[in-house]
Amino acid sequence: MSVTLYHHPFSRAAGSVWALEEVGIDYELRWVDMMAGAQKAPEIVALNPMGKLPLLTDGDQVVTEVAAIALYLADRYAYGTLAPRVDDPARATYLRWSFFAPSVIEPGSTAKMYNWEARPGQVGWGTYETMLTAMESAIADRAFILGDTFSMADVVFGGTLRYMLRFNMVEKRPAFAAYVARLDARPALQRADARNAAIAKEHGLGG
Ligand SMILES: N[C@@H](CCC(=O)N[C@@H](CS)C(=O)NCC(=O)O)C(=O)O
Repeated sequence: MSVTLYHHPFSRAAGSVWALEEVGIDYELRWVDMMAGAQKAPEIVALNPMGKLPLLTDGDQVVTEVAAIALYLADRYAYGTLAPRVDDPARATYLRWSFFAPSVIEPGSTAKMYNWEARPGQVGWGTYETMLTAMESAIADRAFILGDTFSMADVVFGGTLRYMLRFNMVEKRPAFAAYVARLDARPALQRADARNAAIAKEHGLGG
């Protein structure tokens, strides 16, 4: 089986590199010139009808959606370590905050940035303030989502938060900054950042 990530360093695929580095398997990065629209090429759309990155293949299996890719890799290659087993009660918290990232934080921060008008009871992110309070509750009194144990939920939730802080899409609360500093200390994240930066440089892209 061989694992290939269709990648551009300025896309969410950069976060999938972190997930790959955490599980520690061999993988190939396939350059997709997203700025030139290469993600809409027929061979990519055949695998992902959205024509978007990231896209991961593992042998004949295709996985899209940055959160699904991370959870897939953890279940497949780091089950019981980066992914709590199905009979481990920690699996509840693990899934809860992993899903919170794409279903609440991503749309909620985008809504805030673009001043979208929405009824809090009708949209999944409720209000920006409640979203931030909920996020803080996930990490405020512990090192990682599961407590002292780092898991792939931190790659999903923490990776989203890290991105949102970098682009000023969420308020810089002290608990967020402290949590992201703990994530920044992960060797796998440092390797992923270096690999993404090297690929950007190789293709003449600024940081
Ligand atoms: N829901 C997808 C979002 C994927 C997405 O929007 N990717 C962007 C890059 S971060 C993309 O491919 N944009 C180029 C395009 O839509 O043509 C995920 O979570 O992976």
